Amino acid sequence: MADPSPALVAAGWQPRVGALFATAVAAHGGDVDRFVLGRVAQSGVTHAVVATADGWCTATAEISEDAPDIELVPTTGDWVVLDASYEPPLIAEVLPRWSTLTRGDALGRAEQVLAADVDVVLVVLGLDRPRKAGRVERALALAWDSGATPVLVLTKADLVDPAVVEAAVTDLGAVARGVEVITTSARSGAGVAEVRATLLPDRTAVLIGESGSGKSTLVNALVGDEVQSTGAVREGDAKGRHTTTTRDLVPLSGGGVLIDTPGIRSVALWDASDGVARVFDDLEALADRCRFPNCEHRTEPGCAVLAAVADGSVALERMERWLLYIDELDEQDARRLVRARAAETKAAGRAAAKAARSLYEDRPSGRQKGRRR
Ligand SMILES: Nc1nc2c(ncn2[C@@H]2O[C@H](COP(=O)(O)OP(=O)(O)OP(=O)(O)O)[C@@H](O)[C@H]2O)c(=O)[nH]1
Ligand SMILES: [Mg+2]
Ligand SMILES: [Zn+2]
Repeated sequence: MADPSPALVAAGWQPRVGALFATAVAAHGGDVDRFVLGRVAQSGVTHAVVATADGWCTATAEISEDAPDIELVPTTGDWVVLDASYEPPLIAEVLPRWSTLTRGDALGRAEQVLAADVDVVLVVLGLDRPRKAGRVERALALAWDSGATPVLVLTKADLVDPAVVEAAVTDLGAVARGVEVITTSARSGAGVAEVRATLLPDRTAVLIGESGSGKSTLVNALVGDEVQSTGAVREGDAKGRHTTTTRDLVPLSGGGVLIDTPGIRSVALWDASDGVARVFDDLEALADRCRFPNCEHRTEPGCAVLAAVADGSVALERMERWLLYIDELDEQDARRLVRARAAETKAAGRAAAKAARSLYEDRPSGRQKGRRR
């Protein structure tokens, strides 16, 4: 691909995007006038706002009525191929993702994509709220599992005592092993340059965290302008009011892109065993030394994990949370398997019914979709 346009560079273009796009256009017959590269800046159910070389436009997203394949549903951050022969342009293809940040829905029963093609996940935590190690672990597990690198951002340092900041950094440092922790204050500007440095030269970061944690305020501090609305938290419990409602791509002048997201209430893990293993890499390493290879670290003799808890080198609660996440993911796997089997049985039933019908009916099979090509 020729040099990318400044507008695409501003949207976070990277060399690998050029390569993916070239491959996709070739697969579509190589019509370079018809197929245009873009990045989803805001995603809706049937349409998306897409950043292109010629500016931002609204494009149609055609989503299969039968089984919306999560890989194919354009989400904020996705690089896409637009078919410009349609008016408005149609998203013909979502380019293969290098990272997908997903979580389980509130019930932990379905996958929800939060952002795609991000390099950094800024896990934002307000220092004005009680610290919950479990929340941080879950967010970090999702982040690692996405393929991006997490950074923990503790906001609102100006609202609490320096001693509280220090305690938070120590406590959460033990939870966020191997993760950069940055303390910020939008009021004083402290830490903003450090966050900025994680985005250069052309990386995309998504901000995730509870409502009111200060995601949009941090976006504004990084942009140096009020591009995102922010909302005061409730007095008393400092809970947010869900000010941000869409996932928005925000380019930064000088390189780097942010994706601001609505506050999330629950952080359900989804197929994130690699992420959990990464967050608990110390416990995973201990588990390799247990006497029994299938040790579940509950009552077994010769358990290296329980030994580490007994000698105080691993906190009991941390180990308990680790086992809880493993159970949660195992249960999810079991449910998925049951559903997959049920879907197979149903599909086999449909195929059999169709075959039976076609013995009597003389008509072409396959539905025509009302669309060109
Ligand atoms: N004092 C102080 N207040 C902050 C800081 N960061 C954010 N706030 C305030 O916290 C409140 C919530 O901030 P938002 O940026 O709207 O929070 P959010 O995470 O985007 O919330 P949602 O969009 O609801 O998910 C606002 O009143 C901000 O002014 C900070 O560093 N210091
Ligand atoms: Mg917000
Ligand atoms: Zn063990």
